[in-house]
Amino acid sequence: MIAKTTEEFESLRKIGRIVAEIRDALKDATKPGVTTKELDEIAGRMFEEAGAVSGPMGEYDFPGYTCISVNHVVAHGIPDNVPLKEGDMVNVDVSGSWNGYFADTGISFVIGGPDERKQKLCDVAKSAFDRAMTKVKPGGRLNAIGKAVEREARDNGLHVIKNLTGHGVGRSLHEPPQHVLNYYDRWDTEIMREGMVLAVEPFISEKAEHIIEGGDGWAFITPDKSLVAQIEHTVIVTKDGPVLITELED
Ligand code: M1C
Ligand code: CO
Ligand code: CO
Repeated sequence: MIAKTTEEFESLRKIGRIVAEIRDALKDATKPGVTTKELDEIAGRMFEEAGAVSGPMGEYDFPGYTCISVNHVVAHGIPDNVPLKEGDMVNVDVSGSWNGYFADTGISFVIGGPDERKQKLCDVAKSAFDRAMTKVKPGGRLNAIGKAVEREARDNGLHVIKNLTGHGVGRSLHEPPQHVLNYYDRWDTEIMREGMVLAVEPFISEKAEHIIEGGDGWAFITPDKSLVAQIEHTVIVTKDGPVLITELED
């Protein structure tokens, strides 16, 4: 959507804060022995308390309030009863709506003690996101985002997943612009507009550049089991710079 009015900005901020708080609560509750189903139940309670609706469930009949993807499952992981363990890489992706306004956010992290290889993937997902944000301005080309993400991956000896993308968001979970690529496409001529609402979600990979379907009808996995980290925020393009409505001020 293109957000214009104060009411639109306020409603987007409200759902942005709701999904951000759920994301952080799930991250904080992630410990060895906890199942992703138990984490998802926390999300279900928090959506309910906030008077908000899960995006995956409300829009797609996904079997969970959130997508929780572990290790070589890259995205759209279905919450299940398998206990998490030390060293697992987890991605929590929380999206939802409040009063007809949508926001989408996600984070990858590693459980427990330091694992340099996995931690680096998570760190580069964050630095790729931050680098992309320096390119967000009205009148700029949307493909500058993918260019920045791809460069940050390459500068760190890593790769991007080319068939997973960000998207427009706001009045629905997925709306135009249909794709915010994580690599540079010179033929993508889309221009960022004042008030445009985007979900930017770089997927940084240690090896694979494409995902395949995992076989349960939802999950996306890497064909070679290589690991991938994602960071996602919902961003409003403004002349004063990107406004991250899914980032909580501390
Ligand atoms: C596959 C690109 C990755 N919140 C999810 C998304 C897409 N995720 O938009 O970030 C969608 C969840 C719907 C099941
Ligand atoms: Co998402
Ligand atoms: Co998204």
